[in-house]
Amino acid sequence: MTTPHPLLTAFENAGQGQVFAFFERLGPAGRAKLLEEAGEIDLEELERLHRTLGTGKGGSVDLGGLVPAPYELLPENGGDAAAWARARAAGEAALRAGRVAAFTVAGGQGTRLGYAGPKGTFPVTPVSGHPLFQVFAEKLRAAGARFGRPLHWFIMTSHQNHSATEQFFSEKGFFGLDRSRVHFFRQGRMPAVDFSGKILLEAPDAIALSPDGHGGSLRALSRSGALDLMASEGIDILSYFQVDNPLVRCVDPQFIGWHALRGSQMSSKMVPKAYAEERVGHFCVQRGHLVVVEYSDLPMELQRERDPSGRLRYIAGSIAIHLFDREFIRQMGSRGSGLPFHRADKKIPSIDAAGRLVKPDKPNGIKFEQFVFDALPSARNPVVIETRRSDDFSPVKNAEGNDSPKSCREDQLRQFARWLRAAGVPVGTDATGLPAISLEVSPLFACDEESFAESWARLTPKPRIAEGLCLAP
Ligand code: UD2
Repeated sequence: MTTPHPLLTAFENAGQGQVFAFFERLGPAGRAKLLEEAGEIDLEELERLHRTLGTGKGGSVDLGGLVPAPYELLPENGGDAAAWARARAAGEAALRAGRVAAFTVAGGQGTRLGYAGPKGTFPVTPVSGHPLFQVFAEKLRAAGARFGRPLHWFIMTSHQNHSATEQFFSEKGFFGLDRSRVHFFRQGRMPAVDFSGKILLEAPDAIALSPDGHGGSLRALSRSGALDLMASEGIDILSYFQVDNPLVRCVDPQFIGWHALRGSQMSSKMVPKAYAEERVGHFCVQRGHLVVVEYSDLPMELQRERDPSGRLRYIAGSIAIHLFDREFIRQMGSRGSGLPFHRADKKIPSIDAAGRLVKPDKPNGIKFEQFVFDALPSARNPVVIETRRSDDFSPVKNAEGNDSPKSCREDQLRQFARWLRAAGVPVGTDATGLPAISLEVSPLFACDEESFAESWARLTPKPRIAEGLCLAP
């Protein structure tokens, strides 16, 4: 008799022997695959999660002592203009010193958008249809040239989209970036469990695994060697943004300056919520710590609550743009001291005891995910700054309506029209600032009003402002 593989014994001892119920019937490839997946699972962590989160109906969120978080107002809304100017100078100095790298979380699946490829490959610009990844790549190239220090760019993928993402960059020549500065790594996975805590299988040789949430990025940055690379390159600030938002200023000197001058370990941007029910997290303070409470966790009466002036009380919406101190990531990404997990009850296709695939019509199990903003309460001197939505945020999330390709296209058009008008070029727009023509400005031509005015002034002869105008170097 041969001794069973140690993983089989470990799973059996943890009450998870069902994972290997079909093992004897699998061929060598199936066995190897299952063992590899099982090897990713931290059984102790899973047991703890089931004990703390897995019992009862969904995790209840602690709202005790919650108050709205303070933030740095933009100068135009009453903020301290001199402090913003100091921040900008400090941020530019940090960029010139090569202290900053960019980081995109691109592990999500674009299910709501109904797009099959990696979301970063989605064509997003209004005239050329350039993909999201190209927009970020060009913003980073422009910043590298402007500050005389090419930036490193870390991109977190998932198991589902890793190869397709790498292949896309290869096919597109890395959009002109130095490929030795673009680093892809996969995020971790977590097994789904049924309501009694048993790991589910999606096939006899496959565990039901899913991405561990964008919060998994902190562990993945550590594990992948990204933090060591940053340390060896003298980079101590990581600029974090989501793959779905082409308006984001990938590296923003003012934001970086606020973060650096305050000695912050993690900083965030906020926008005043557009309407009470907007689906963004809310910056709050709880027992002296900065926290983000997700829209799904903040009771609707609090989301709708107004102060005496009629303004929403919980106004500070999180748009998922953060800065991280490198060693803070190391601390939060290490085993044991990391982020909490959230529980989501889901319909998880899985096989029954006879090996038949069952597609449930109501939730049959639990997925566990980490959220990156849960690092905020542990951060020293966190700063939240206000930003203009029109300069930083218009994500592509849904196929139609809010945060759709259409709304994002229109927000890009409004931005380009605004830059033209600020440079003294007449462009006809409607009352919302939407121009009547389609036009596009490459980030390599300009990345804000100021750089647009400079590039436009240099341009001879000036192009006609007409349908399909594309401004690129
Ligand atoms: C997120 C925030 C919300 C608000 C909004 C702004 C959460 C829970 N909510 O909502 O508060 O800030 O964004 O746009 O974060 N991702 C991964 N791996 C994962 C899961 C997600 O890389 O396992 C990436 C995904 O590719 C995307 C980003 O994280 O870039 C956001 O994910 P989402 O679309 O699930 O978040 P959403 O829109 O519910």
